[in-house]
Amino acid sequence: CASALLISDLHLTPSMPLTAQRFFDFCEKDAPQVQAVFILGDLFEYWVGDDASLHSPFQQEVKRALANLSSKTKTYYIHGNRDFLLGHIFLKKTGMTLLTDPSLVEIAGQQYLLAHGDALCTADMGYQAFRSWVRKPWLQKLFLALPIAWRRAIANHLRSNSHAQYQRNASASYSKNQIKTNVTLEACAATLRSHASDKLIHGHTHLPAHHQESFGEQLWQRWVLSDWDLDHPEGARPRASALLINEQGVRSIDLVKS
Ligand code: OKV
Ligand code: MN
Repeated sequence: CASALLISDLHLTPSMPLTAQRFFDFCEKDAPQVQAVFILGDLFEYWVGDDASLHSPFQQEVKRALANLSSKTKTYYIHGNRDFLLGHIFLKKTGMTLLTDPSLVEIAGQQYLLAHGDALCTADMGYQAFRSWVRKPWLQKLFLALPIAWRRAIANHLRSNSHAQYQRNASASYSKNQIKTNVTLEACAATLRSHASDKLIHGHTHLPAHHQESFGEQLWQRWVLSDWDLDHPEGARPRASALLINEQGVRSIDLVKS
């Protein structure tokens, strides 16, 4: 395609109404100006099954916004570490196309490797162990066969545990935590090499930037998407942005005041 917008890490929940509203406006006003939209994971804060989303008026509202968006602009989805259970039923209803993580795509004549980013955080062994369990197809089948209320209870339990762990890590050592929860050069190098690519775009780390990097002889560029948060501005700045790719290259678009 000739132009595209890329977003990730909106972490939408009913408790973030301003962030959700900016996403609805993005679908109606920003996205129809390009040929394709790529959502690189964690659009939702949690996802416990497409069937459970039928009981959430909020998730249904997001579904309608996505269906409306994809009727105007081709929309692609890559699973995040939170919404990896988003399934074929929801994808079909929204008209989105699922891409594997990572995927090599051509935008405005250039090849970009798109990923969520969590699989690249190889120094965080605790997270990678959690990931390899919850990504096992047999465990996912078992989880999805549980009553919706049980799945919600398990999800809430895991989420409150992970929040407590994050608080501990962050207070123990900020810099150590930063290093552990960032992507590693080794993982980026290996992933780019296996796809014969030198341009990587991902989200997940909430550390938006454009990097020129190298590992041995290998050189590449890496763009990191920002998370969105317009609801908790105490201390942190309100954030919402996208990457726009066209003939001119890649640039960040601030969606907070536009
Ligand atoms: C997603 C994360 C909660 C991180 C559970 C099998 C198992 C899937 C699941 C339950 C949790 C997703 C689906 C959620 C990501 C958390 C907490 C930390 C670091 C099972 C398959 F094991 F219970 F059988 N889950 N949800 N976390 O609430 O969206 O990524 S979630
Ligand atoms: Mn993530």
